[in-house]
Amino acid sequence: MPGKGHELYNKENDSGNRRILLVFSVCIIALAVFVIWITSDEKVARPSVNGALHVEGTHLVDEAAERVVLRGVSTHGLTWFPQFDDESVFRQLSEGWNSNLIRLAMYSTEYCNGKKNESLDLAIRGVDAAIVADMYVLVDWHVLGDKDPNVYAEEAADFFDFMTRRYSGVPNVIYEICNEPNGDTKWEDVKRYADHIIPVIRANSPDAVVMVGTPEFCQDLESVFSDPLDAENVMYTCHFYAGTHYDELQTELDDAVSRGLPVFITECGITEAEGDGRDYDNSAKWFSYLRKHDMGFAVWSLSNKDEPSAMVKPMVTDFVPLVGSKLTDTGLWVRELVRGMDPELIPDPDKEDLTFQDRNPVSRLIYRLKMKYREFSGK
Ligand code: IDC
Repeated sequence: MPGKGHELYNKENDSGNRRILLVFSVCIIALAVFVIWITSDEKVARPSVNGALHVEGTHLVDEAAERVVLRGVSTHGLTWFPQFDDESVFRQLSEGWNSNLIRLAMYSTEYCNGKKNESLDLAIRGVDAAIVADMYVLVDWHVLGDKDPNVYAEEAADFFDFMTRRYSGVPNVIYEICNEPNGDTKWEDVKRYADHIIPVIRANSPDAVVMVGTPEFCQDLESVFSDPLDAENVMYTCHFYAGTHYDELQTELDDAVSRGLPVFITECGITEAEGDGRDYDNSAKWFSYLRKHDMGFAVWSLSNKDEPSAMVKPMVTDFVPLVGSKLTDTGLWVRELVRGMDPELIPDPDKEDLTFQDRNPVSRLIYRLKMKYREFSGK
C-alpha cells in the first residue's frame, strides 16, 4: 500500500510535468507566432475594406483619408493576350503576390479598328475579375501608335461613357484616359482631350479617380505646370523603363513631386523601353524612390510574349497556379517588388534561386527568414 511519501512524490511529479507542459506550450505558441509573422505579407489597401479612393494633395487616399499605395502589374494588349485577363489569374496576383492593383491595357487602335466588341468584352471581363479578386483596377485607353489621343477622341468618349455607367459607384475602378501621348502631341492637345473626356466620366461616376497621360510617352511632367487641368481627383502619369531612363527622368519626376503635382506610375518596366535587357540596379533606384514617396505603380507586362518585359515564360500556357518556375526573371523580380520587399534587397534572379520558396512550406519559411534577416541587417 503506497504511503504519504509516495503521494507527495506524485504531486511534485505532477506539478513538474505541468510546468514542463506550460513551457513547452509557450514555446510552441511563440514559434507559431514567429512563423506567421515571417511568412505573412504586409497589409495593403483593398476595395472591400478601404473603399473608393480619391486624390488628396499629391497622393491617393481611402475613404478614411488614409494614404493608399497601389502596387501591381499591367496586362499586355487585352486582345493579344486575353488568356491573362482572367479571374483565377488575378486572384493569384491578389492573394499570392499581395497585389492590390491590376491595369487593363486596352489598345485604342485595336478598339477603333475592328475589335470594338472584343475589346469591350475583355475590359468588362477584366474589371469584373478585379472586383472578385478585391483589387483596384486601372482601365487604360492604351494610346500608342495613334500618338495623339484626339485621333480617337469620340470613340474614347463612347467607351468611357459606357464603362462609367456600368461601374458607377464601384470603388475598384480608376480610369486612365490615355496611355502615352507621343510624336508631336503637346500638353495642350492632351489637355483638350482631357477636357472632353473627364466630363463624360464625371457625368456617370462623379467621384472616380482619373489618370491623365503626359506628352513624350508620359515623360513630360514639366509642361503640365504651365497649364494644369481644372479638375479634381486627377493624377498625371509618368512612365519609366529602368533600362532606358536614368537621372534625367528621375529628376523630372522629383521636381514634379516636390512642386506638388499628383503623379502615378501607371506603367513602368525593369527592362529597356524597347523591351530588351534588364537593369536591376536602376530598377532598385527607381522603385526605392517610389517606395519612399508612397507612389503607386503597375509594371509591364503580365504576358507570356517572348520578350524580356513579359513576366511569364513563353511556353507556359497554364497560369494556375502561377508558381515561380513559370515566371521569367522579370516576373520573379517583380513578384518580390509587388509583395512589398525593399527594392534594394531584391535578389538578382541570375544569382539567386527565387523559385526556391515555391517548393514547399519549409522552403518558403527559409526564404522568408533569409529576406527578413537581410531587411534587418540591410544587406
Ligand atoms: C510594347 C510591347 C510589345 C509590342 C509593342 C507595340 O511590349 O510586345 O509589340 O508594345 O504594341 C510602352 C508602351 C507599351 C509597350 C512598352 C514596351 O506603353 O505598349 O509595349 N512600352 O515597349 N511605353 C514604353 C515602353
